[in-house]
Amino acid sequence: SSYYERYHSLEDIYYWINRTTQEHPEMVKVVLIGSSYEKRPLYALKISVGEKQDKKAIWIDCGIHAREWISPAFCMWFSLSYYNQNQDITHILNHMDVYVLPVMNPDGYKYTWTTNRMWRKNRSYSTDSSCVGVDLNRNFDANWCTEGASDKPCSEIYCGAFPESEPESEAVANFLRSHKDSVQLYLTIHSYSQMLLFPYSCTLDEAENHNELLVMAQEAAQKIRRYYRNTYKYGAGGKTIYLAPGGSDDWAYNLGIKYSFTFELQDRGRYGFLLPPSHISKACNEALIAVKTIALRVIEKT
Ligand code: 0X9
Ligand code: ZN
Repeated sequence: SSYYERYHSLEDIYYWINRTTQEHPEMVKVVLIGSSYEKRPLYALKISVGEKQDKKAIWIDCGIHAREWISPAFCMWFSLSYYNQNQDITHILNHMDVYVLPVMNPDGYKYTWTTNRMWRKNRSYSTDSSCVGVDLNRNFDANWCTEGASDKPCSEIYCGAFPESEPESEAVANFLRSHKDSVQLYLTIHSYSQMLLFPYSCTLDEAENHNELLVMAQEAAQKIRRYYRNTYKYGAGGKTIYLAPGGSDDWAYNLGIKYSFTFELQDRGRYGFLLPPSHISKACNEALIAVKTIALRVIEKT
């Protein structure tokens, strides 16, 4: 199997980030957006071609939840496909820069490799509890800590002490705030359950451009079905899975990034978070076609 058809340790991913920028210096730059609770760097790749300076952009983050190993694998797969350009990708890159954050929760990811494969949250300690970790996807400022999140530090969906209390979510929020005029499409990659979700998850209310998002997600799911014979559900998060406030997708949407999606990759529960490496290529390729479909539509609209 190739390098991209295996899961990689955090150290390997840092090494890969470094090597990628060295091998494609004209196209890939590294951006340090902040650091984790345990002071690990949060590196994003900026993939950009051509002379044009102030292009619109796509943001994609992976590995918010530590145990969802297919997610960082997807960010790496995706970046590979971008510097080995095909036709669609060339078209996308001619119009948009792409920021890729391969591991938003490096402390948690590390912990799943060393200590507890099923860890979800980050690794921050609170003073008033012996439990560790905040669910970074409940820590953003979107109906923060209402129904669907917990204020109990021992919960898997603990929302943290206040919105953006965690350095990882704060770093992403700061980056997007300072790039909100260029970033047109926000994508965040999770697993598992095979879904393409869009706002809102923090309320049952419909987003202002609900129908537009629905049509885009539907088209992406149809491509996956047609080319990969696999089924993805799609819809607003709150009605498709559950209410879950404080998520990055809803927060980015409310910031003004009107195309905002959470992808839940393979599978539908047979292996769950323990998706075997032999499934990486199909899981990533089908998600990639969905990303391309959505990105091409965003370019047409903007
Ligand atoms: O609950 C979550 O954070 C995500 N599912 S997961 O199994 N990967 O944990 C879904 C996130 C959907 N979006 C928001 N809740 N904002
Ligand atoms: Zn997740």
